[in-house]
Amino acid sequence: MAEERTLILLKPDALQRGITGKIISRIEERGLQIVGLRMIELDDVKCKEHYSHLVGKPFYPKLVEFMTSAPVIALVAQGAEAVKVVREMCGPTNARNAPAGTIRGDYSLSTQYNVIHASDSLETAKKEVARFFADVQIFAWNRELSKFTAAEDEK
Ligand code: IDP
Ligand code: MG
Repeated sequence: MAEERTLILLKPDALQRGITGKIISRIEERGLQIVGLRMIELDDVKCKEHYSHLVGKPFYPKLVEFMTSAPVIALVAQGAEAVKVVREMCGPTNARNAPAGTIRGDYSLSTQYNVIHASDSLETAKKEVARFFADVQIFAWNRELSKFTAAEDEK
């Protein structure tokens, strides 16, 4: 096990619906440490980079329209096995299949407007963090609470 960093985007629907604070609270309350946070407007180029695996899909143009319709809030969250932990907090892509208690399961009824993005592997997370954050925008701050979020040998 290891401390990992993962990339989270709160999508335009989360901003439009005024639930970004609630989602950030859930991330903090889980014990994850926020080491980066910015508001960003995506453009076509950034979408293509970020969603390169979906470029040929019929819904891709609508996805770009959605993701560029308002800013997103990007976060880097750090913690023990953060990549897996945050993915599981999000729930599956189609929010109608997401269990209650997950972020998508509690806040969305949509596959496209599913409020949150999270990196799907450690390798992806490294690329995605670098896509949205320069090194100087990430803060390796000493969080006193980290002593209690997981035992030393779990980090
Ligand atoms: P993920 O966000 O759960 O990792 P991906 O398959 O990587 O899911 O898809 C990225 C995003 O593209 C989804 O979160 C969702 O917003 C959108 N998306 C994926 N599949 C569909 C679809 O079938 N219809 C509409 N939008 C979709
Ligand atoms: Mg994905």
